[in-house]
Amino acid sequence: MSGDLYSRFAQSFERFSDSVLVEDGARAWTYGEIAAMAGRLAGRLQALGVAAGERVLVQTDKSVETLILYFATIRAGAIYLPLNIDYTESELDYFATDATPVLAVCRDQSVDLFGRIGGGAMQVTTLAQLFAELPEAEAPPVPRASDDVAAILYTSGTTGKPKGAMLTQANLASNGEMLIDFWRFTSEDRLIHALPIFHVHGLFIAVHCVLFSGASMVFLPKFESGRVIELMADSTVLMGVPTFYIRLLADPAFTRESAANMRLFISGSAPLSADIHRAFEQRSGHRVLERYGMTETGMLTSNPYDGERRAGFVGPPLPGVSLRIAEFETGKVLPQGEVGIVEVKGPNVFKGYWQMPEKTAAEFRPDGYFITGDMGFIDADGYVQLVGREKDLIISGGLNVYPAEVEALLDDREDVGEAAVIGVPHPDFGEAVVAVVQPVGAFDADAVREELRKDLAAFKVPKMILTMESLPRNTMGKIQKKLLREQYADLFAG
Ligand code: MLC
Ligand code: AMP
Repeated sequence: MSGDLYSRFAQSFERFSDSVLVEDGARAWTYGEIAAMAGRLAGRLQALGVAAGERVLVQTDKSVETLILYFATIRAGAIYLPLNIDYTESELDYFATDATPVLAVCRDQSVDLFGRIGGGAMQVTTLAQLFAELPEAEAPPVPRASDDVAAILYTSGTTGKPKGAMLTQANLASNGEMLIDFWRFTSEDRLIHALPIFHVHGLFIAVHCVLFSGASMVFLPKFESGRVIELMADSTVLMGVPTFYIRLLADPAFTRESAANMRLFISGSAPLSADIHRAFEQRSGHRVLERYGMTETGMLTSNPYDGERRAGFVGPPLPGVSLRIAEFETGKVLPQGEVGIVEVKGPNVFKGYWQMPEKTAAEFRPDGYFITGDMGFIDADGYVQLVGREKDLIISGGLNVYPAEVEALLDDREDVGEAAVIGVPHPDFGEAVVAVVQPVGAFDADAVREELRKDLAAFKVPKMILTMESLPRNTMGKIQKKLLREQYADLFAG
């Protein structure tokens, strides 16, 4: 497989030079125009001291300029580090300090904040400033080895601080190349791009499928069902999290007719319930193609394009991916049909966590398999079904929330004795974050939620905080979250 990611980009930039790559509300940009802008911006980044292997931290709104910044960073041989625009100052400070970027590109309103964080060691700029001073000349691409890091994406963990997953040039190039074949992307495709571009799903999976195949995409600032349905008339693919499909079904304008021009609806990042899968088929005549992936690994399994797309299953392993089920504690490989931890190996699997060799080692088996933390089994036809997670993780609307992070903030409060944070079923987000606390003295749940927002991105803030005189515990004194999840399973029902 080709190693250098920018060489793969350049191949498409040349071959499809006059075709449209991306449209936003304002205009359409051709492959050639985007390539030229990326070349000039790479020169601007280099003038600011961005050298090969340096990190460029990016917290900007979704825009074509942000996309060009991604291409330019890769062209300069540097490491792209995108961050959710929802993150608060304390969250951002951790990333900036840990990743030691030479440059941070942020929104106009965050310039002062970025000046305060990360020990003040990085230069801070905005997209407007970068684009206002583009050199005329395009900087030549900086060649990289296939094993060099192209991007770092932070993921949290059950315990401890977020870890920066290092994705190499070859990880990203090989996964994209395989997916365009598997999902049959061609230059005739037009993708409705409604995902954020600071995660693997919207950035690498969506953008690379379009770019590598010569297709085009329409950039929406965010998912909005009415706009997405309108666009279906002259688009062919939608990629999204299950919440997209739930919201489409909730919109009466979504019909067989409105979806008639579409060839493919792909879902991932969180479980798509078999009920939604079936309801979607009934309404639109399309079977959603569900796939499974991770930040650390890109795409791992997918239901087939031509064969049976099975509701409730994530499909067989993708070409090049080795997947097995093992016993979590011992690593013993389990026979087909048994439930265990999903372990994977392949050219898509990341290089390790940024400056955390011990944490990296702990998540790989001695024979090189990465331990995903997801529980599942393989059925007789080779399809994988995920049945839960070994990691204490809540996935809300496709975004990950680790209870430990929210619990730590609650436990630190004087009005909280102890807190348990759980995920409960939610009709829109799949799972919603809920906190159950043992209060000390007067307790105002709304005020506590408001205060949590200062330290936590909005999607991590519990949708509800409930109080209980004492939390249920087992004989070892451990809080029984399973009981709490059962007790509050219907909290958001209806
Ligand atoms: C927004 N909110 C959320 C939320 N998104 N709360 C919980 N979970 C979420 N996912 C908050 C808002 O800040 C707001 O809070 C309130 O909930 C209502 O927001 P909304 O208007 O309903 O949300 P919306 O902006 O429409 O966003 C929902 C969404 C979005 C589902 C469209 O979250 C989204 O695009 N998710 C996709 C995430 C993604 O790309 N995941 C891929 C990760 S990569 P308040 O308090 O301000 O009112 C990966 C690997 C793989 O997982 O396999 O793909
Ligand atoms: P992230 O760390 O954001 O990349 O999230 C990765 C996790 O999302 C995986 O480990 C799974 O738990 C979950 N995930 C991704 N796709 C699916 C899917 N199709 N079904 C169930 N869970 C999924």
